[in-house]
Amino acid sequence: MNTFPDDFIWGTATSSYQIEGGHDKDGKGPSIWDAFCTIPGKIYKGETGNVACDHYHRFREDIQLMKQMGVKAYRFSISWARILPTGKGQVNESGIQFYSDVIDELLKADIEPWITLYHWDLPLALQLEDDGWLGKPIIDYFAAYAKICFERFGDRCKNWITLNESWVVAILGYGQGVFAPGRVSNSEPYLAAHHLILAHAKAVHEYKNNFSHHGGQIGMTNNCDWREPLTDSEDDKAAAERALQFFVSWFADPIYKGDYPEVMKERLGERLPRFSKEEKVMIKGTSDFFGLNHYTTMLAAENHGIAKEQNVYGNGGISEDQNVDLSLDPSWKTTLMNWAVVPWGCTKLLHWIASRYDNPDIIITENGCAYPDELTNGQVNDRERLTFYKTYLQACQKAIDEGVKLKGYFAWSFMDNFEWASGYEKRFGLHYVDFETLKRTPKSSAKWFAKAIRSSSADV
Ligand code: PNW
Repeated sequence: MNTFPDDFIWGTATSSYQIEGGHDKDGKGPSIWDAFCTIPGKIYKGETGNVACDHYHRFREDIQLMKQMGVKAYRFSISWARILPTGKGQVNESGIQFYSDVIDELLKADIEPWITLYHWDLPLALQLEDDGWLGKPIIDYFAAYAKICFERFGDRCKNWITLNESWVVAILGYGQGVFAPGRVSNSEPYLAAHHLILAHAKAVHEYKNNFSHHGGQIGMTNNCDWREPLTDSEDDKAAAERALQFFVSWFADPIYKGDYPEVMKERLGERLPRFSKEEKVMIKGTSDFFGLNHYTTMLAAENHGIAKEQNVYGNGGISEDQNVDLSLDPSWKTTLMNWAVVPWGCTKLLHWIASRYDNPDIIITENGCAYPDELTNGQVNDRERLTFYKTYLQACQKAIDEGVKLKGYFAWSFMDNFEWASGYEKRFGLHYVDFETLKRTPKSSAKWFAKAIRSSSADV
């Protein structure tokens, strides 16, 4: 049986808006997701995160369930508007208390907290007053908010992630308009991304300059799927490479190499903002690990005509900018998100990252799948999810054996939750949540994952 390294970080993950509820409790301010969910037609069945899993009131019970699974780490995010109801200024002490209690409860259960500072729920005030990620002021506001979190939680939390999936914020929030704040544009995504990267870097410097005595680590999490060339042609290989660069190098190149990829500069011209010399220096080297959220694989081909609007799988980016046609191999199985299950794509992506970025420590901060789970006689027999985890973890193990420095793996998600524009229909959890009674039930995949952790192997 192949085993993972002894110090491998086994975890599960969630995010504030998706699980907490308590949307207006104890002084919390509204976020852009609170507002976005009130717009008719934006969210499947008009659902909201107002109550979600009610983790705000049930976190002790949830942490007990994590303890029973034997997870070593738990990744969660802080709701900025719970800490700073208007995004800046006065701190809301009840918000501090909530996360402080969560951290203490985790430590009591021997679980390491991994905090994400921004998982998309921007304080609404910052959107209305300063155009959210489109304005420069957000860089300072984010760093100031981060500083408060380091001050209040940094003595007990040693693992920090600044931003979750800037690609989604930029493309789905400011390009396709399907996520908050719902803007549609072919230039705003690049401006929003520019400010996201600068805000990340500033927060990291804040941490490194003033909190190094905490001895923690800090980095950024990006999402990236694998892009497999449709054919062996040079054109298709170049298209797949280009698609990966537009996806993850957009954010990772500034951090690991000091600037945006050439191919983006060439193709985007004026729409891609430029970093000053000082900014490039400030950004370079601001990640202690490569945080990766990975879900799926698509085939990539050079587009020989006018870029088609056919990238309907949700993750094509702004397709005309890349000039890449994306498709699925009909033989691939897909999940409820219509995302293909291709474990070897995970191995290939890990190698691609290792080779492009000089073999950094990589942490898979999310991997998982949605299936139409049902509770029958008190059981959820999610065999497909179990197979998904087994085969993706085996794919991770293979990459490690081949020299990739993959240090940890967080299953998305600890429990079913509010899946953004898809509402509650898409269940990603290891635990089934009955959204009427809010009762949690471990699925068979949760039991399997617990076994894998105990034996430190995916071959169980
Ligand atoms: C990630 N796409 O979202 C998020 O980090 C989680 O909050 C979310 O629940 C999870 O993955 C499952 O969706 C994504 O269209 C949303 O490519 C959309 C895409 C990718 C990731």
